[in-house]
Amino acid sequence: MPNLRFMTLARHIIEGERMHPEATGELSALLSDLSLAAKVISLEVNKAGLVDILGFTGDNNIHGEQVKKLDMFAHDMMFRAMDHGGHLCVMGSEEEEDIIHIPPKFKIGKYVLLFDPLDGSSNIDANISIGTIFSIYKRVTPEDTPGTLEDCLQQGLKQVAAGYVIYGSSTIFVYTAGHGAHGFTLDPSFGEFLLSHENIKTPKKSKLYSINEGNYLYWHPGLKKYIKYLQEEDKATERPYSSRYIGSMVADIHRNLLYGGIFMYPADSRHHKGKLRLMYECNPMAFIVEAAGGRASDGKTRILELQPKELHERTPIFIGSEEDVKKVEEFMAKEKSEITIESKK
Ligand code: AFP
Repeated sequence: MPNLRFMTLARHIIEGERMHPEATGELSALLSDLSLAAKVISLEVNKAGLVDILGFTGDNNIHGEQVKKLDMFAHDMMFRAMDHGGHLCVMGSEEEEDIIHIPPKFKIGKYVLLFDPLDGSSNIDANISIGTIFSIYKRVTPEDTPGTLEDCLQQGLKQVAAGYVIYGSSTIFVYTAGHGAHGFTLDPSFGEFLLSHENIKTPKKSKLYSINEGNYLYWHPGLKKYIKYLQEEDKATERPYSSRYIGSMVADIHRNLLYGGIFMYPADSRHHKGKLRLMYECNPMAFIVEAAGGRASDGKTRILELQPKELHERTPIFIGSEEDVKKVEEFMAKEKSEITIESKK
């Protein structure tokens, strides 16, 4: 085993590829291009407090949310880093309503890339960690033709690789190509991602939960009972749990992945499909968390088995330490009643 300090992301990707003699090197090239985009976005995020880049553009994205300049910068950077390599046939971005075609002047490849260029961007002004999330699939339509929506709407279990980049106290690139989840910290002095978290194993059970408790009134009764259960005292099961919620999915899931924890963004009586997007947030995160030994479901069904119908569809999600996710599923299964709004006293 080489000295970990000198295991760069590029080398790790190439060594991973050697485990697959049939590999053409295209996936490795894609991951390398993604790491370049991550470095440029990281630089810009770090400069955000210094240059006049903060603030709203005044435009809304397709979800009706106000878009900040950095979201658009990250979206453009991802597109420009990935459009010309000849490995992709189509892309999809959380910031763009339709699928994104590869410009006709470039070669068309066999992979599909879906990404959320800057998740948690409402936190930028407060210097809170934010992230880029990506997901890679093999195309299902015939080669050498432009990719289609059908290539994008695949079940999460068909992902060949997924990852996220967290821009925090340091920039960390976490990815899985199906064999474990690995994290690389950007060394700003020479601009390389170096292996810092080899083969991450998330604890099977945790003492930590992450959910927006401001939505309590609107939750499923089983979820209400589960959260109360976590708050009760019981030494044998290490309760009460601690609550940690940043409101930036990449940051919340990264912390829970390392220390153990359950992150939840449920459906509620106001939002029947929750808030988070299946293709851009939930599938890639589920793929990584499962690669680290965790679990992810919508409360009943494994996230990776959900059949997507729309590019921007949302899903409830319960993700993290396996035993904790199973426990919330049990609580919700016990309560047959549908989500109802509690009457005001
Ligand atoms: P923004 O990108 O608008 O900041 O949303 C972030 C996010 O999609 C995800 O990263 C958070 O976990 C979640 O929304 C927070 O949502 P609430 O503010 O409703 O808790």
